[in-house]
Amino acid sequence: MTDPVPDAELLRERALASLVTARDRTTLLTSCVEEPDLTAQHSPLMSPLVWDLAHIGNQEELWLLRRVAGREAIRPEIDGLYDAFEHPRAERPSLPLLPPEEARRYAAEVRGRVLDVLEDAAFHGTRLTEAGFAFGMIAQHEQQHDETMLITHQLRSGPQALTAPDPDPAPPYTGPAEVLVPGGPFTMGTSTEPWALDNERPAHVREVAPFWIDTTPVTNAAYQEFIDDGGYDEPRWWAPDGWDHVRRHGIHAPLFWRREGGRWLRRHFGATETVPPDEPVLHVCWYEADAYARWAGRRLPTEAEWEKAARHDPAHDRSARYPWGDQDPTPDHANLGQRHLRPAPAGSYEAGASPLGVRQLMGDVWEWTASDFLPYPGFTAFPYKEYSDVFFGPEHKVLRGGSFAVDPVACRGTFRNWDYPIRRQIFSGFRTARSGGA
Ligand code: AVJ
Ligand code: FE
Repeated sequence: MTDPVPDAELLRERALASLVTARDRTTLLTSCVEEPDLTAQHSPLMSPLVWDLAHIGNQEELWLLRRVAGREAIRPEIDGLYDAFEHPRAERPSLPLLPPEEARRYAAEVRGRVLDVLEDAAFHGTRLTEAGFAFGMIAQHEQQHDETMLITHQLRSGPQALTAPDPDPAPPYTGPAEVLVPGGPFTMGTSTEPWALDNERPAHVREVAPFWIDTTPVTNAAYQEFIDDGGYDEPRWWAPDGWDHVRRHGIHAPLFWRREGGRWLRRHFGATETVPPDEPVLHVCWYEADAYARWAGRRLPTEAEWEKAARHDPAHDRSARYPWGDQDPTPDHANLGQRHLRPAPAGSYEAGASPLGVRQLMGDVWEWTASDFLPYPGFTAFPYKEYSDVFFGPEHKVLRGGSFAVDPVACRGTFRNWDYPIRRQIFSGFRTARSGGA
C-alpha cells in the first residue's frame, strides 16, 4: 500500500514552482487595493492584509533562512509583531506594523535569499529538509494566508477589487443524489505524502460502518428550502449551543445573504448578485450545516467517512491521494487555486469524481464534518507544536476537501482544516450522510 515517492530533483522543482505560485497570488491580493485598504482592519476576525504579507515573509525567514540554512536573522526585532500567538487578530491593527512598501520589500528580500538556499539545499538528511519538507510547508503556509487574505477581501466593503472568470458551465448533474459506501477498514491519513503536515500523519487503519453520502455538496436551492421551511426558527433541528448562537445573533441565513422583494441576494467580492441556486451553499457555520442535515433526516459525515468516500478505491482496496487517483490535480479535476472566485455548480467536475461517483470532494467549498479536530493514533507534533497540537480538542470541528480559494499545494485527500463551529466567514459548505444498512 506504499505510494511512489517522488525523487529529489522533482521535489526541488516542485518546491520552487510552489513558492513562485504562492508569491504571485500574494502579490495580486496585496496590490489590487490601495494602501488604506491594506492597513485597515476589515473585520475583527481578520488581520490587516499588510500583517499577513509581513507574517508570510517572517515565517519564511524563520524556517527556511534561520532553521534550514542557519543564516543570521534579517530583522529579529519584528518577530514578535508577526507571531500569531503573541497578538490575536483583533489587536494587530494597533501594532507598529511595517507599512505596505516596507512589508513588500522585506518579503521580497527573504524570498531572494531563499532561492539561493533552495539551489543547494540537500533534500534529505534531517527530517526538516527531507523531501524538501520545510519548503513545501512554507509554500503551503503562504497559500493558507492567501486564502485568509481572500476571506478578508470578501469581508471588505467597497467596490470589487478582484475578478476572475466563472467556472465553465457544466451539463446539469443527473446522477444519483447519494451513493452507498460499503463498510470495512480503509487506510486513513498518510505516512508517505512528502509534504503532508503533522496532523495528517501517520497512515492508520480505520473501520467504518456502511453509510450513504451525498454525491454533491448541498446547494443554495436546497438550503433555501430549509430556510423557507422555518429551519432557523425550529429548535429541534439545532444543537443546543447552535440554537443559542443563532438566537443571540439573529442569524437566519448564510453570511452575506439578504432578502429583498422575495429573492435572496448576496454580497460576493464587492458585487451584489442573486444567490445562484445550483452552486454549493457557502458561508455557513457548523451549526447551520448540522441543523440542515437534521432537518433533511440526515447527518454530517464523520471525518473518517469523508476520507473513505474521498480516497478509498474499492476495486483495489487501497487509499488514493485524491478521489480520482494519485495524479496531481488539474483544472479538469477540481476548482482550486483561486482560478475562479466562486464554487462551480453542484455536479461539476466529472473527471474529479471518486470511484463510487462522489463529486467535488476536492475544491469548491470546504466541507464541515461531524468530527472534532483530534490527533491520529501515533501523532507527533512536527515541526512545531503551534501548527496543530495546540488546536486539538472538542472546540474545533474538522473541515475537509478545500475550497476554490485553496491552492493544490495545500489540499489533498488527507488534508485537514479546522475551525470553531460558529465560524462562517470561511469558504465553508457541506454535504450530508446517513448510516447504511448492512
Ligand atoms: C489550518 C487554516 C486553521 O489559518 O489558522 C496559517 C493555517 N497556520 N498560519 C490558520 C495557518 C499558521 C491555519 N488553518
Ligand atoms: Fe501563519
